[in-house]
Amino acid sequence: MSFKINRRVLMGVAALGLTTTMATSAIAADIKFTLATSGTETDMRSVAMAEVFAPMVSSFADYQAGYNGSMFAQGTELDAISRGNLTMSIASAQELAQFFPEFSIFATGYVHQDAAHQVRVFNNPLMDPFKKKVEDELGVKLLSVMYLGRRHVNLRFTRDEKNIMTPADLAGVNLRMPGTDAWQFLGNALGAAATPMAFNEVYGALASGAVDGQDNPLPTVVDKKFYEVTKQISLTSHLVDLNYIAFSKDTWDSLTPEQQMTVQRAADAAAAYGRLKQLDKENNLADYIRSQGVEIYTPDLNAFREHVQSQYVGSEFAASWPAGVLEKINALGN
Ligand code: KDO
Repeated sequence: MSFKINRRVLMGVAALGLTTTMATSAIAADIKFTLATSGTETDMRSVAMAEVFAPMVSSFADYQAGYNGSMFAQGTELDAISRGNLTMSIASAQELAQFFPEFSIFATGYVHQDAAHQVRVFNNPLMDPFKKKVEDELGVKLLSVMYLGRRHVNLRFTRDEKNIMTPADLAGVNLRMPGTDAWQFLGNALGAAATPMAFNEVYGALASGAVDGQDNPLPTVVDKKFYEVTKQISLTSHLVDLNYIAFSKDTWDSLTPEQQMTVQRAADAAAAYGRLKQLDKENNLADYIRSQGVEIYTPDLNAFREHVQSQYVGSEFAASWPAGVLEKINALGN
């Protein structure tokens, strides 16, 4: 049996298709991905999520970000995701270590060597048990690894008053570190007296003298204008720091396979974009920071590396590391 498809029928089919598309788009608006970060809107990781991730998922999901801890306070984001109150965060290994101590291996001083090493580790099968545990027990899926940068000791007093060349030079220095145990341990392992404080309180604390210093990568020093309230940076490079794009497992499971693939690709693209941009900033900001009156110099890196690593040997953190993982991480290095 054959039948002629006339113009009227074609117009009807086209209208139906348009209606379906509009309906799908309308349904798409029902899916909203919320991201909470203590970072600023201009931080490269925030920019990567807004300018790369969001457009790639926009055909089926809206994107809404809360910056500067405005949506959820720093350190509470993973719990919010787990409770179904948030879709995404730019999580740290230190925050995950609060739930799963073994994550402290990725937050240990002088372990990750550079951005590429971070990617090799995150994509290596050694990560599978870590990722599975976070999904099964916290309801969070770690999509990609983001590069935050090399953390250095940044103090509010000049080098002439006190050279920070070895860990002994940090004795008695009140160094602000983020609030979790792994961060506090690292600050003390550097030789300082670590003080817990939320990221968005750091500038004021440096300005008032409530703390003597902080530790963040050069791009953060510029992004948060820490150079306005500090006088020196000792390039300790004590942690090549990373974050994970953390995503709600429940939301993930509600997506179609095609949508899941798009979300994964969008996260990988955003992480890659942010990594390149952050590396470029990191390699080109020292002179600008110096122009703002901040001394930048290289300390005795061997002294810092040996001292910090010695503090982890026999520590509660090292005791939580699965056998053989540190060796695998080191083998993936340069
Ligand atoms: C910070 O509080 O110093 C820190 O750099 C810690 C990181 O893990 C991460 O939370 C970061 O803040 C925020 O993303 C803001 O840059």
